[in-house]
Amino acid sequence: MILYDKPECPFCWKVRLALHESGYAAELIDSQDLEHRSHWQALTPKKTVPVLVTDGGDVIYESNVILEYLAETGNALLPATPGARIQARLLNSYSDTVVGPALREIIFEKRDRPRDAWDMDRIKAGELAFEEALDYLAAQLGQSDYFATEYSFPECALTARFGLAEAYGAPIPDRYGNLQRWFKRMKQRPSYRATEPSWKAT
Ligand SMILES: N[C@@H](CCC(=O)N[C@@H](CS)C(=O)NCC(=O)O)C(=O)O
Repeated sequence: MILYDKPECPFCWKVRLALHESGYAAELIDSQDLEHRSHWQALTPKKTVPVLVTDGGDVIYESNVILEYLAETGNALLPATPGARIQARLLNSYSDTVVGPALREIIFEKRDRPRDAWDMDRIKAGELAFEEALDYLAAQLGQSDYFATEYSFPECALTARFGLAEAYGAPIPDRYGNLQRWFKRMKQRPSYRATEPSWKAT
């Protein structure tokens, strides 16, 4: 399989984790290399990465559709029971639509401007929104090892988000002990070391 990738993209990192946890090997191609750009952009009407080209030649360009494909064809990533599957999908969506936009305010501001030009109000708003999301996620996790009975979509999605948050100076605050312990366990998995970006930009 081939994955058109961007190391610091949270959707790509989620997919890299999902591939690794499913036991798939994929050739990673950096989508930002000019020599590859027109090729992968021709594969997707959205012009976004990740884009996965399967062994059978199928092209999948939405990270969540890629995750569904990996769950269907492998034997990891979704729990056994319908209720837990719903929880896995809902929290994956929550990561994309709530956690992601909160962190974007912090990460884009810090990544795109020199430190002395940072808009601290924007960063603070991002931090507050991130913490609101953490309140919800801490309640969802409780004292469980995983968000939905076993390693599944939210582990991939939130590991990537928390990894980016930490790299950009927004680690999980100490009052979220259960989330901190969960993230520590995720970082100890071989998939984390195998997929973590090299943080060129930070
Ligand atoms: N809903 C899409 C979002 C993907 C997305 O927004 N990717 C961004 C990078 S994080 C992108 O490809 N931007 C265009 C580019 O980098 O050329 C998915 O889940 O795959």
